[in-house]
Amino acid sequence: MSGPSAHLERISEALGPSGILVRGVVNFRPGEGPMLADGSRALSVVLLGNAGSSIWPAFSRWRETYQGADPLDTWSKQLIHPLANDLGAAAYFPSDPPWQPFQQWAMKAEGLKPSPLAILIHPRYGLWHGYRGALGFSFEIEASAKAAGHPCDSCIKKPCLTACPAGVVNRSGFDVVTCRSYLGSEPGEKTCVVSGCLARNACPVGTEFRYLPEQLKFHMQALMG
Ligand code: B12
Repeated sequence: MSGPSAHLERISEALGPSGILVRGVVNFRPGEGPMLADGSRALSVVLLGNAGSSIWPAFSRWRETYQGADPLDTWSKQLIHPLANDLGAAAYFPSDPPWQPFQQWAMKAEGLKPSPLAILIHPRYGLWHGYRGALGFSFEIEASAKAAGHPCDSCIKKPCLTACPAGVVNRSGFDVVTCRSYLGSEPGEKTCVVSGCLARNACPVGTEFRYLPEQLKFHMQALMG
């Protein structure tokens, strides 16, 4: 098989063992995509990420031999950079400045919308997903099917709005400063830090994709900085 869709197959094959999935494709009008290595603008971006704990087995095995900083970003780069080189693509990473608009890309590529927690909710995976990187190409790639619907629209009780013990989630957004200060307090250390964000845990969508306990703890510690 050749052509742009063969690239999606090659990406899926190469990253399959790591649990990093092709999450979707965004096509851009000329001049509107992110920068490629030659200074021109990408015409497409393939978003890569995890659904639930898909990456956790491979990442935790790798981590047993890595003692350095930013393990998840380092692991992702070790997998995605060589693939980008093979494919002649640019690689982008969510935590690398200047921040690329990963959430806007995900809204376009996957049809996702923000939850009251500010992070995007997926109709199947709920709040249990994230992005590990993206590949930029100088040509268009056939866009994949988008997830339909916005689960928060039909969620009557909205337990995410009342579950936070520090009251940092409300309809106008998410108060990061108060969240971090609660995480550093004694009650925060005994609850959210060990068992994950209580507001995220309260969401009734995609509960079967909920992160593993170790993964929850890892992300909460990263959030504490
Ligand atoms: C800075 C940052 C943080 C900061 C500040 C977050 C904040 N709320 O202000 C801190 C460190 C606190 C943080 C925390 C978390 N983050 Co964060 N964060 C980022 C980062 C690196 C940049 C965000 C940014 O400012 N982008 C600005 C521009 C460049 O991007 P953008 O796509 O245009 O993003 C904006 C739009 O989406 C816009 N927006 C939001 N809603 C809507 C709606 C509409 C209609 C439109 C048009 C735009 C819009 O707001 C975004 C922020 O300004 C992104 C990665 C990335 N590169 O995007 C992750 C990212 C957003 N974070 C993510 C996550 C998962 C978290 C945590 C849950 C992690 C944890 N350890 O628990 C927490 C929870 C935060 C929360 N509830 O908001 C995920 C979200 C995945 C998802 N499902 O959406 C991302 C994409 C990282 C990833 N690797 O996947 N984060």
